[in-house]
Amino acid sequence: MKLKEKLKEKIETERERVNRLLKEHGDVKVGDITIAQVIGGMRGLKVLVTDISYLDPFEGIRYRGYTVDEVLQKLPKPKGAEMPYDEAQFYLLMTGDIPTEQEVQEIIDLFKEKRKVPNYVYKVLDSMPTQARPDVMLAVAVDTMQQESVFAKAYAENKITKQNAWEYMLEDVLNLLPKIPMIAAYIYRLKYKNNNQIPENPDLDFGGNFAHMMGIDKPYDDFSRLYFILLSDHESGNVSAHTTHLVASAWADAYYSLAAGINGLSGPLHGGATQEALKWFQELLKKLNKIPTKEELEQFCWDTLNSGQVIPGYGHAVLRKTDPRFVAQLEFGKKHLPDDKLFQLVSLLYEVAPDVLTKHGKAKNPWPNCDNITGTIQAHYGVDQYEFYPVLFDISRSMGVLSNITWDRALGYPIERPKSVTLKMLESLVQKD
Ligand code: AMX
Repeated sequence: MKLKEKLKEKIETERERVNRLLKEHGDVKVGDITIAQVIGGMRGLKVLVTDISYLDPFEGIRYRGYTVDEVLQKLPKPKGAEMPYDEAQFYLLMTGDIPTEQEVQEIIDLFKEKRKVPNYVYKVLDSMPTQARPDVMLAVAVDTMQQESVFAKAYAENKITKQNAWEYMLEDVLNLLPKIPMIAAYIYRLKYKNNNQIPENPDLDFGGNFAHMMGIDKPYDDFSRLYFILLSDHESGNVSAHTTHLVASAWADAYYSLAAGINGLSGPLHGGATQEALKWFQELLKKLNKIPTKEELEQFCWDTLNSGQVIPGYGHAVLRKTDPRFVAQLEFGKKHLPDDKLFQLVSLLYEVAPDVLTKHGKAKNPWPNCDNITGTIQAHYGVDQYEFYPVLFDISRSMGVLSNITWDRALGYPIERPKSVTLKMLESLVQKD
């Protein structure tokens, strides 16, 4: 496999870099820690390392050094499609290189070969309570497949060393990732389309086949490709990425680790934000029964803030400007759904909310993040079942977190174990001052 050969070469160089840093400069300080950071969710603490993506507060995300625009321009696309192959984005995240047509074709063929989901997974899903949330079902499906892990099997047979651990991890990742959109589409149709399933189309790629199995016409295939690229990675510190990395750091296999990451994504402040944003827009339309004027929209924002709630899809823990992932979706919306009322509201809010949030004075970032707009576009294509949104995010995020844990094993990163202190210890630091 060309991908594996390429990784092998790169891993050797990267191992040397890590070893040199550790051996020759291990004592160099990266930063100081304040009480505010210890109590405040470790915000801004530089304690994780990944080369797969980097989030600049003012520029937004770069995937392996490439901006959103660059990725959308440079990655190979299916014939006639507007958006690149998700398989190409996976190749980029994993190797750091923009793939050639030939390199991406290898991944497409491999993913097609690996995407068949074992029958027992469908049986488990079919037997889950009808109220089970779709992301719970996805996590259960992934955990159920843990018995397929070649990493876990090799570990049990004492075959794994620090040198070869990544090869088993890679094999699990390549077996697992192509199944995620298949399982997601199955869950969607099981829950919301009377279990009227659509078989896969062997001619279609990751995003294209997902749209096909969801039963949604073009250009939903391109929106799926776009969305899966955009949310594929956002550094290592966000909850879903960090959870996956943390669990994998104890040498759990890709199945356990990804299932944990899926659970980590579920919270309303993370994967649930898309749903909150769409709800907010729908309530606004219901209340006013028309597209509001700017003044009316401003008042609705203040009502939200004065009732102690957040404006969903605005603000970010790291970003300090408009999220380029929001902009990419806005551009898609302008082209494909300019007359959609909810989409018009999203655009109008972008003119109003930053000022309101700035005057409100709390949010460090008054600009929109990607979650403000996704629900609107999904709803336009009929995916208006809020609770399904974290699953869409999960499909995308799987690409990044699974690439990251492969590199974690390749570079020999150890089990993660930060130290806790007690409040009394923090107080005693202050008393000494
Ligand atoms: N509306 C109103 N108030 C906001 C706000 C918003 N959109 N964003 C932040 N604030 C408030 C916070 O609640 C906090 O108030 P407090 O001091 O009373 O607790 C204050 O501003 C400072 O927060 P912050 O440092 O700017 O943000 P954070 O790093 O603590 O949190 C985030 C970041 C995203 C959770 C927050 O901005 C938020 O809740 N936004 C709305 C939900 C959302 O869009 N989530 C999606 C994030 C992206 C993702 O993970 N998918």
